[in-house]
Amino acid sequence: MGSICICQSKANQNSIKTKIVIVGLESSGKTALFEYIRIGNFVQTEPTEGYNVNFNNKDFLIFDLAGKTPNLWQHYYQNTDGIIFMIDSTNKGKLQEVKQQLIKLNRDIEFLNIGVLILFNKQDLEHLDFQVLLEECGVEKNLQFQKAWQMCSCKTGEGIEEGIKKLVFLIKKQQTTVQNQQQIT
Ligand SMILES: Nc1nc2c(ncn2[C@@H]2O[C@H](COP(=O)(O)OP(=O)(O)OP(=O)(O)O)[C@@H](O)[C@H]2O)c(=O)[nH]1
Ligand SMILES: [Mg+2]
Repeated sequence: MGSICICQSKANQNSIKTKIVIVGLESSGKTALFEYIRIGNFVQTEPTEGYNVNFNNKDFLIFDLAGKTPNLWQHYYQNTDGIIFMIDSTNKGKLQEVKQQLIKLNRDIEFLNIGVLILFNKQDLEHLDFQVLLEECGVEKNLQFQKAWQMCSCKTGEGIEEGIKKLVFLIKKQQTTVQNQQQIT
């Protein structure tokens, strides 16, 4: 199949690659997404130790971090253009933890210009209702960062390309805002 065609969605107009960091709780599907972007289909994954990085994508530098060490995520945010926050839509018991991590992310990137795509993954399985997910994770209330969200499945590929397009749109918007602010000052 080949890697997913996110090259058309190039966010940076200059030659520097767009840096994207994927975070989220353990087993939410971050590495499945990382691999889907890299090779264009679903592959079985193992829990991540440390991180995975893809240097080979033409336009994107993508880091996939380990869910078991959320205290380390913040160290990858400098010079990052976009963050993908992965949520397992089937795991009701973890949603309060998701909410706390989103609040922490909100603090961690307060002074950084980073767009965040929230992905509600595993839509191919029996999953929670979308409104319940939004409410339980506090997505609409607690978060000040620029965000978009998308339901997806790394198994079928549903929603992945749409999600990436939304993230690229957010990144472009952020960059335009920064450029405009720089022109004013
Ligand atoms: N059915 C289904 N299974 C998925 C999907 N995405 C991931 N999985 C499965 O969920 C499990 C965890 O996926 P990973 O991608 O390894 O999760 P992770 O977020 O990288 O986990 P850590 O590396 O431990 O933080 C694996 O068994 C995947 O095959 C999906 O969209 N649908
Ligand atoms: Mg992983």
